[in-house]
Amino acid sequence: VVGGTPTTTQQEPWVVALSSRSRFGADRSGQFCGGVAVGPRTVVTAAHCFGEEALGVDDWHQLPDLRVIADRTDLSGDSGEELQLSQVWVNPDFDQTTNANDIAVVTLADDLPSGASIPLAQSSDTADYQAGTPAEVYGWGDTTGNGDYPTTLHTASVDILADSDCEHAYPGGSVGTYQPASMVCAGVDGGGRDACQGDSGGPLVVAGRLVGLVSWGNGCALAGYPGVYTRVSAMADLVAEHM
Ligand code: 4AZ
Repeated sequence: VVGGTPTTTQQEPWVVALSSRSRFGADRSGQFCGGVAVGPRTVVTAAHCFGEEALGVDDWHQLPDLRVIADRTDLSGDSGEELQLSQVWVNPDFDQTTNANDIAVVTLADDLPSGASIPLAQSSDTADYQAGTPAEVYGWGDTTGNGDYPTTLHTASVDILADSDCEHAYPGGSVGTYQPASMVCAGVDGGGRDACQGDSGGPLVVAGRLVGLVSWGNGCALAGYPGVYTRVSAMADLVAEHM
């Protein structure tokens, strides 16, 4: 998260980290993506976190130390719990060219610590998606855009932006194509606050509901290039089916 401040998972117990020390190193508990607890044994994250480009292997089963870490704000410590994954459903409609439908549902082998879950925004929660609505993004990703990864969870306040802002920024190109049906646009005028590399799969929250998952964008916190998030309300039925 660029332009944010450190926070604690005591306040946001539903923010979790995906980790593999063998692939990403032990320093920061092997964190490589964010995730969000949405049920006692269910975590949602980005589909692209399970892609070959992210994992370095073509199937997550080939990373035997893949874990979901809960209740650990400071990744340099050993608080909280590391849970094994029992099942991963990667949305088969995820499109690597446009980045549409960037969601995966992870089922854990054991229950998360109690209270660690947040409700999904529903399609009827239209106010959550109005341009100008304040939202918070959370993650352990790059804080500068230059590869500076923090050990503590960070959060920044951004605004939900009009779909037209992202359609204008991302009409179709090498980073992705903005598709309002499955994506949400968020950022701040002039840039400066945004999700960044390593935040993928983590939460965008409005009024205590999960409205988005960090998905993609052109760089981080650049003026004119908002962050693009998976539109959770469009996928709430799919998530329910797989939990
Ligand atoms: C990434 O590489 C990434 N500024 C995630 C979010 C954003 C950019 C890049 C949004 O995972």
